Amino acid sequence: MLTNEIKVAFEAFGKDGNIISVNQITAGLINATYLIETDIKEKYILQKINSFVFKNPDGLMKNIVGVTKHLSEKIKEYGGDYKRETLNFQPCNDGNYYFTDENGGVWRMYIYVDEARTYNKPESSDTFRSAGCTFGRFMKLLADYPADTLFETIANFHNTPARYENFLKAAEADIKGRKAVCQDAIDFVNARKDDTHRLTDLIKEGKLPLRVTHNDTKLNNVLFDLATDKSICVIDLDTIMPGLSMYDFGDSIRSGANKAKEDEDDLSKIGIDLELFEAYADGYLSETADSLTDTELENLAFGAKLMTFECGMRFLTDYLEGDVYFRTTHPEHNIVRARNQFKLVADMEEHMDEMNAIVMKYKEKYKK
Ligand code: GN1
Ligand code: MG
Repeated sequence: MLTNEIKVAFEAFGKDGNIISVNQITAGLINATYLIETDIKEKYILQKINSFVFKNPDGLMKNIVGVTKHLSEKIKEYGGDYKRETLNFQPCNDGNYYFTDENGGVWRMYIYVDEARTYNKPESSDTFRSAGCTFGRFMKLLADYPADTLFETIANFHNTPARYENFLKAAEADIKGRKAVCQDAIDFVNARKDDTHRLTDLIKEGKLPLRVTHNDTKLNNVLFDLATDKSICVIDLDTIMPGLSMYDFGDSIRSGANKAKEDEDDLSKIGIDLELFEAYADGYLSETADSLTDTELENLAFGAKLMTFECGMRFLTDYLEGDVYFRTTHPEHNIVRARNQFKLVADMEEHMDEMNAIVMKYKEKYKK
């Protein structure tokens, strides 16, 4: 499926070799991603940035290039392989790290990390523990990155009270006439209004530190080495911004410790897998326990619930607004996802004490 726009965009990056195959990768819900193979064996990921979601591609790419260069330096310092442990973005012929095509489409390209894979669901606790290590290390390696130079690529991304306001507006406007069929989900959200501001209140009170976080730590945003099955590289860097450790820990749990996949419609299959929760907490805290404050540790499990709730609320908002944000494959996709996430929230509420106890267990193990 080599289209003319892909060919033109690829050529803007001035690489040797001709394209011999193009495969679209559809796991992500936002950008359009293509694996490009050339006749000189080089492989690249060429991505068209979703400009409805990302309004400032210049700021976005400055963030990503700055962060990945910083990561490369750190990886070299500890003797790692920067070609596999971080993404390496390629400049265009004009020196910019993105290309704007004649229709205003914005493209970027990085070297494909070969012999690696992603998981939509962990196949074992070891897989998920390893992801926890990698996301934890990511935050650790960026601890000395100048956070004030980062652009806010999506305003209020994890500002849950602001997300709640957007949801209320979408339900009020009800432009697609879908409100009546999702009243159960609307009620679920409204019943948890007070949860929305717990973390933002702690930020305002100066009780939680802002860190450089990834903010979209879905399990399929980390690559695993095919040979070792260890996670090696964090990808999908568009939402790197100052944030809370709870956002990164929480979104991983939301996406990876659900007993079912994110769009499973059989609610009886959905719930928090505590074994996976424990494995991730083990991996994540082995890298971060020393740097996290007690208030952060006390809120990690709540963060998992909040990120799940927020994501469900975003799916529901998108459903009410007519599926303008997330990639969907059928008209009910977003409401299925929303109900799925809310079932997971309800199950986490049942198991919150156990989740907190697990976090404390690994705090004891790793905090010096
Ligand atoms: C999107 O791009 P992707 O698929 O990794 C979304 C996340 C959601 C996730 C839900 C920029 O992530 O916030 O949690 O879908 N990314 C953006 O699957 O909105
Ligand atoms: Mg992704």
